[in-house]
Amino acid sequence: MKTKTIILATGNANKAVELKEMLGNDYTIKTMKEVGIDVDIVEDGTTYEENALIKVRAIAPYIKGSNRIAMADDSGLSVDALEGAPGIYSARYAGEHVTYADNNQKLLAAMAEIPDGQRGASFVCAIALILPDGTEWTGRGTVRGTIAHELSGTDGFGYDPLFIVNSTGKSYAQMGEKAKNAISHRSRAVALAKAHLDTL
Ligand code: ITT
Repeated sequence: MKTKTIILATGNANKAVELKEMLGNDYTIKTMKEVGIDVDIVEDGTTYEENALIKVRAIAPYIKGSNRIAMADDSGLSVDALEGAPGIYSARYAGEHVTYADNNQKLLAAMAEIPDGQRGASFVCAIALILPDGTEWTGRGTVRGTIAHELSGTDGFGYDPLFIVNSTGKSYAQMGEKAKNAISHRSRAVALAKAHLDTL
């Protein structure tokens, strides 16, 4: 029986779908929107973990005393040849209010002259939790891959069509939702979060 509820401090519907898939068997998962929390969050941290904490702290006052767990995900793609860019700015790489396609085109252009062998990248996900007793926790999952020369695959979201996972040789977007969720940066961070929650 699911006895605990997790409220997700995200406005990203794609992330929410993946997190529900990963956690939904054990927890009741609701997005902040689904429980009526409408708060502007300014992500001005300098690391994935700092930004995840900023997000989760923003919703904590709304669920205080309710025995629910607050969770946030800050994630992005850190490309070796671009000194870690887009990194924590992954969502707005091509500017404010851009599409995933805009970001992918900017990344392809930035990588146009980078030869094979120097196209390594890490997909990173930091999860932050605030527990009902107010304690905070963060954990990080990382997956290594390379940046493709062109888009491939139709599943997933964001940079998935450009990120070729080292361990599978396929882009996240080619792998399909189930296979991506089995090995992704997000699922690795979630596994750490689950292990922490299991100790409580
Ligand atoms: P919230 O802050 O509301 O959660 P966001 O999309 O702004 O949503 P981030 O600041 O963490 O979230 O930015 C994450 C960006 O990194 C996301 O918009 C995608 O462009 C990219 N990203 C993260 N995880 C990804 C994944 O699994 N597949 C593809 N792209 C991903």
